[in-house]
Amino acid sequence: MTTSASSTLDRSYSLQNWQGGHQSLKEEYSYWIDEIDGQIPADLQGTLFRNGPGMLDVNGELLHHPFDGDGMICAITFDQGRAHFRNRFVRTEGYVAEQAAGKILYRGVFGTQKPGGWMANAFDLNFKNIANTNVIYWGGKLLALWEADQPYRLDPATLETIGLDDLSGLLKPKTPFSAHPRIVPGTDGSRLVNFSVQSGPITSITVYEFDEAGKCVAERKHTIPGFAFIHDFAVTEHYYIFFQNPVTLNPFPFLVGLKGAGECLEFQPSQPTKIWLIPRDAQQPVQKLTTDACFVFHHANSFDQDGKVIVDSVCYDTFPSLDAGQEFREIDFDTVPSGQLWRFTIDPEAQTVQRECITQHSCEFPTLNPAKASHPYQYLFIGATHTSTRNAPLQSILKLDLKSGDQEQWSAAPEGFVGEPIFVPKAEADREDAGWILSLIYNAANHRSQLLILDGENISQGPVARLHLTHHVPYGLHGTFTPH
Ligand code: 3ON
Ligand code: FE
Repeated sequence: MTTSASSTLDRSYSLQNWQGGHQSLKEEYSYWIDEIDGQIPADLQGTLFRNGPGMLDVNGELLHHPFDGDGMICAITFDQGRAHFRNRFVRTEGYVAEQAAGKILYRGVFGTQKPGGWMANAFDLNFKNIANTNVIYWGGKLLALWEADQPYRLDPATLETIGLDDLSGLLKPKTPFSAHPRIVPGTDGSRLVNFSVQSGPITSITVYEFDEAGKCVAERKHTIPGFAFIHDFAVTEHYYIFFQNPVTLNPFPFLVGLKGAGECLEFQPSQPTKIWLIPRDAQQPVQKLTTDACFVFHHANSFDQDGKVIVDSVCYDTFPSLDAGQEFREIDFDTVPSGQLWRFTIDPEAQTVQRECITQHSCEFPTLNPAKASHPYQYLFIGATHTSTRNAPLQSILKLDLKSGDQEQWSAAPEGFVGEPIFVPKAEADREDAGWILSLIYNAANHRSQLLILDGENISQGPVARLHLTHHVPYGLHGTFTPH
């Protein structure tokens, strides 16, 4: 394992440096990146699309939580050794209205309130589709995703907003569509698999499979008892897998204007986490299994093996939330739960679930070679804290060898903060780790961001190229790479 000299610091970062990445980026840019250290690999051809909250305030009024920020897409296009940067806000109905009004007009799911105190917010159950969580190019459409509503379609060349997209009539207005579709490679082409969750006293889950042309070729609906907050799912050859975290929703503070809906989730440590196995073959019955209480946002990968179902997921001991009235920019990382990578081995026959911690290192945003999605795999890349023993912002990338247990790390500490890594396979290479790892990092030293390109076969040697943007980009959520 490789660590940099700064591992000797008590803390690998300063809160003030970290806070810089939570400032809005109000400008929209389009330029060729001309400050580059190292060399862009010749076989890297395509566009990295990335989404995330770009607006952390409306005309100076701070949002309560970054997940409430309006979606802003960054597109970095690699073309014959050169790279072009472009960023644009998704022109959602809410973004356009709030920018025109110059003030907050909508309540956010994570606690942003309209000005005027609880009375101005009570019984306003209208939410703003902020299209801020992921962006994917599929079936000829570029879609910005936010799990509680329909996607917004964008022009892939200009990032201009075309409008809400109902996927050829599939989604009724206001239908949720998850921000975590999975691409399942197959011998007769890939499938994009995604889901909708409509939660309430009974929660309904609908799964959709799309062929490469974007046509919906399978749809399966299933209801589960109780409330559910399901951000991501997993897919294997035979199953869709949903983790129903043990949370309940106490809607009262939301209804009366005191809190956002997402702040009304209550973790139930004495209840198990339920794992729903929904067979992709609609003739087969759904199974429910249980495991110890934990909270999962993201699954890394999953596959069927010898009659068992393996699921690797980032687990928290409890639902990570802020205390009432707490300012997220002042967060004390030592007091918030951290995510660790766990492997769940599910035996549908014996109805058992075993879980094993793969690494104690605090981590988020897993990625892998897309050819290995839904298949047995060896290498996982993930954003991680600089040191393994203490919760902190993500400042490094970890490469985990799931066969040998080896770990390799590259760290941007103390002044760098990493975003989600994205794996782009190298041309004509079949080793599983032969890929370029792309990650947008925020560098507090000059309040600017950089796109890093690491060699997946040797990440600890540091980036093969560092592309310096002329400005910062606020911390983002998810993205995808689209080859040309
Ligand atoms: O009753 C439901 C409750 C609820 C919470 C109704 C609902 C569907 C409206 C709802 C909404 C959920 C939404 C909109 C969730 C959005 C989540 C989001 C934008 C992001 C989640 C990110 C998760 C993680 C783990 C991010 C980690 C980031 C870092 C470690 C670094 O910055
Ligand atoms: Fe996510």
